[in-house]
Amino acid sequence: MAANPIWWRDGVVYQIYPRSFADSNGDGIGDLGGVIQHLDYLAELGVEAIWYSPFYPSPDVDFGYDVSNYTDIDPKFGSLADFDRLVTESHQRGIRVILDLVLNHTSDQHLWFQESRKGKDNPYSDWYIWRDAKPDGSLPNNWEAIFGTPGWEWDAKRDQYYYHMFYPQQPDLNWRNPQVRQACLDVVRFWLDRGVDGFRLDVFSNFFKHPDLPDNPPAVGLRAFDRQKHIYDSNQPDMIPLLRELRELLDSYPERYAVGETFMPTPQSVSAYTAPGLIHAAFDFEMLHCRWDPECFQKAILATEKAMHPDSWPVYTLNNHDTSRTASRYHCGNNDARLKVAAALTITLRGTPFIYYGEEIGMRNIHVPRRFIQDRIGEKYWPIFDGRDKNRSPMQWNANSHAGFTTGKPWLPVHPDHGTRNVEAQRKDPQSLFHFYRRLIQLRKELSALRGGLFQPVTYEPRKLLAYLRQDSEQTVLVVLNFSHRPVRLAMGGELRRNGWVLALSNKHDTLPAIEKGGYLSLQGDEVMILTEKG
Ligand code: TEU
Ligand code: CA
Repeated sequence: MAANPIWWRDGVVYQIYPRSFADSNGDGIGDLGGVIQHLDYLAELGVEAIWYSPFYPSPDVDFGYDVSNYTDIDPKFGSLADFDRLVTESHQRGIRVILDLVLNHTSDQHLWFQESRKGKDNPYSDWYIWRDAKPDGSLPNNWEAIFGTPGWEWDAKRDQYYYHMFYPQQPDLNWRNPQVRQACLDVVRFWLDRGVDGFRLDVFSNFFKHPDLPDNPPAVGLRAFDRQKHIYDSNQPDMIPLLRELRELLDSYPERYAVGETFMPTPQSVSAYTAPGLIHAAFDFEMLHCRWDPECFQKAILATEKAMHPDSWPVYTLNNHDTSRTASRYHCGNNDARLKVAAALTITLRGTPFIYYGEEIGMRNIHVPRRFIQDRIGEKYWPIFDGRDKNRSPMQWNANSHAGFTTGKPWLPVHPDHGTRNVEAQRKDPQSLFHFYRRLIQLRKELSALRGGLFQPVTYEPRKLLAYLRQDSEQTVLVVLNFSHRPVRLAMGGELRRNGWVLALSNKHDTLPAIEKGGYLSLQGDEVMILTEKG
């Protein structure tokens, strides 16, 4: 008997960056109305849930990750009524809704901070991390912010410094204040009551800082931020009881889910945060740092498999709104062959696959000249790092001007390849990346072993081949991925020869090629083969 279905374990999660998905009113910025118009497309793709990057009111210093009100929708995205419609229409299509909760910091425009900075006797005075300057006038400690400034910003009104891990306009909340804790858990409850199915927790492992705020010890690194070990400004033990409390709150509603964005994660820290009774999952991003080599992916997968508690469930992803598009990272030119291998890898592992919008049609990074950069860290770190605009370009719906994303002027340029690379064209082409994604997602729905089964490495050949089994009590699935453009062979020895195999999916063959003399299975260049045991 296959285990009971669990949506967040079995299905594929699709990440939407709302600014860039679809614009319904011509102002050049994607919105909730635009998403609703395309829910049928997402149902066709077969995704189980959608994670939305933030659409709360925000002054957009960090494009939504600086929230000025946790319980409303920014008018540029729509209204709470639009949101309710989005939830209803999603649920009608069997699609769950995951919200991004940014609770490490608020915007400096949030009412809590506006009050807090008024003075030490304000009711919100202790909601943020305020400290006096040292007697010699210097900063309270040596902490650095990751977005290129010291971690402390002087506030003349309050005559004190406040701490921020990101932009100065993103002051960190003081999670040691029970009122903050209560207010944030109330935010969670607010959205649960509105029918939200789950949350992605932005940099949750940073909520608590060491209570004494000691200096971080030095480290070797490029940026000031990297030249210290972040042992006092993140990963404090206080997070564990908070996650337990959050989990209890989630469990008081049916089938709710939380996936954490671990800051500077290791498989070990991810495993600690996802132990039974804590959150369901957390990103470890191991695969994001892999070069195009099976050896690297195999190592990343095994590190995750090894670190995770047996009852915990990994998540796997190759992208998000902070990182390069897969096609650009792996220098695919205009060729999508490799992207099919990447898709098969993410969708057939023992974990929840997260797919960033546009990956299913192979969107590439856009080029943003320096003077047009919108992402402020891109300005700050240019030319070492040109920011995240490149992987946030408008979704390519069709070959029309602005790719069918907007009738107005898009907030970021659409990729010039949208004339040929777009949803409409790929829908018509049965060999397209889009249809390959769709078939993979469908296969995951059909084969229980691909959903809940064990991961069993078979073999890998550096730069060439990766093969693994997925197994449950009902079936065995063999996944073989050719990472090279040339043919490769997999020795089908021992266990693999046990029974016959049936071809479930391939991008190059319609039927299973004969196993050659000596027991070799031959794959063409860039081939994905997914085989099931003959029943
Ligand atoms: O990201 C945290 C994080 O690790 C990033 O800041 C990363 O270092 C950066 O993107 C460099 O490429 C989360 C969100 O995903 C990100 O979009 C936000 O900017 C950040 O938190 C602050 O909320
Ligand atoms: Ca709009």
